[in-house]
Amino acid sequence: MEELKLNLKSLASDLGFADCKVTDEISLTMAESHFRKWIEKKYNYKMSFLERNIEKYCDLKKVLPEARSTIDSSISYNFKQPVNKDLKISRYALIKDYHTVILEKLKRIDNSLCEKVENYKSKIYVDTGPVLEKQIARAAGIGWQGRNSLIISQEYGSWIFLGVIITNLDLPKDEKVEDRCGDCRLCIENCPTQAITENRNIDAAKCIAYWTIESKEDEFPDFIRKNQNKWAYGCDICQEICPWNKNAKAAECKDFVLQKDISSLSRKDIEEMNESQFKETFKDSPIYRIGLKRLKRNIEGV
Ligand code: B12
Ligand code: SF4
Ligand code: SF4
Repeated sequence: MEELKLNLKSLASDLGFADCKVTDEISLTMAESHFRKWIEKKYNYKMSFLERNIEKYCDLKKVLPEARSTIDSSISYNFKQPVNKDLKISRYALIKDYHTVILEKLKRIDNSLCEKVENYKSKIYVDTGPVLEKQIARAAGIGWQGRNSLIISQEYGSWIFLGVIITNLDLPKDEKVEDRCGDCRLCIENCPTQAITENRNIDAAKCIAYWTIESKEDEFPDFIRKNQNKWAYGCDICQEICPWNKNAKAAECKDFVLQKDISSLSRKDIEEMNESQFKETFKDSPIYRIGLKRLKRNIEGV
């Protein structure tokens, strides 16, 4: 199993992953009580998909009954991007939709394991199902969970996406890493809408990223509009302020590069955009998922 793990780590590195680690924490029982409290407090706001499968979220055996270990991979999206003063788009959306890019890479790893191991069983997730990806990453030692609620790697900061393969393999596990937030509270102090709670959680109803990415409502509450700080899609404030992101290693994976540069789009460009231009501009970006109507809603009066 040690050799199999070395092989898969080396394949992950060849595929451009920053890190690939293993945990055998299949039942996330510690996280379950915190997750339930988060739902009870309605911090998920209208993201009802998070309420429907609490048992699955906290016990990977409900997702894959044969589960013995989880292979957790992270990939950096710390690309140098020009700063747009007119409207802001979060970094993760200026590149190709990570779901597609990472899923393809994880399938390559999964196929290679399937070829090597008899009766291999697995499930792959990249933000695509009932899995607490940050908790698995924390257990595997990809990073610690910062006060801004995100997983931070000492090397790559929080500019990383996560993806998991749950398997029936008994792979040797990696060590967790220690919390390195120390006394810092910069993310909490700089969140313009006080969306970060004391328990390293986010109150989605107060989060600009929630409103601009997830919300299907036509109107935003006044306190979001007033504090939106020109964010047209997503929000990176609690990451930009984080000291661990200042010297984070740059991303190298070329598969994220979009054919079209969307970082310089102006307010006018979006206001005047029609459906076919929207499709052409955003077809490979995560922004495509929200559609033109919601993108225009996001920038109303901002
Ligand atoms: C729902 C969701 C959102 C929501 C809610 C965010 C949130 N923090 O929960 C919204 C829409 C606001 C959002 C925004 C963003 N998201 Co999002 N999102 C998710 C999603 C689908 C689920 C997250 C979740 O489970 N939340 C529920 C909370 C309760 O879970 P939790 O944070 O793990 O909380 C646990 C801890 O607090 C823990 N806990 C607390 N105290 C203690 C004590 C002990 C002892 C223990 C053991 C545990 C514990 O228990 C809780 C329950 O498990 C994940 C993908 C996935 N399936 O995991 C992506 C994900 C978290 N998002 C991601 C990204 C990139 C973003 C944005 C940066 C995008 C942007 N630029 O706008 C922002 C960041 C906002 C922020 N600061 O979090 C990445 C984060 C990568 C990383 N480095 O961590 C993920 C992992 C997607 C991916 N595959 O890469 N997101
Ligand atoms: S993404 Fe923006 S609004 Fe949400 S918690 Fe971070 S700083 Fe606050
Ligand atoms: S800004 Fe400070 S408290 Fe927040 S996640 Fe980064 S190191 Fe932790």
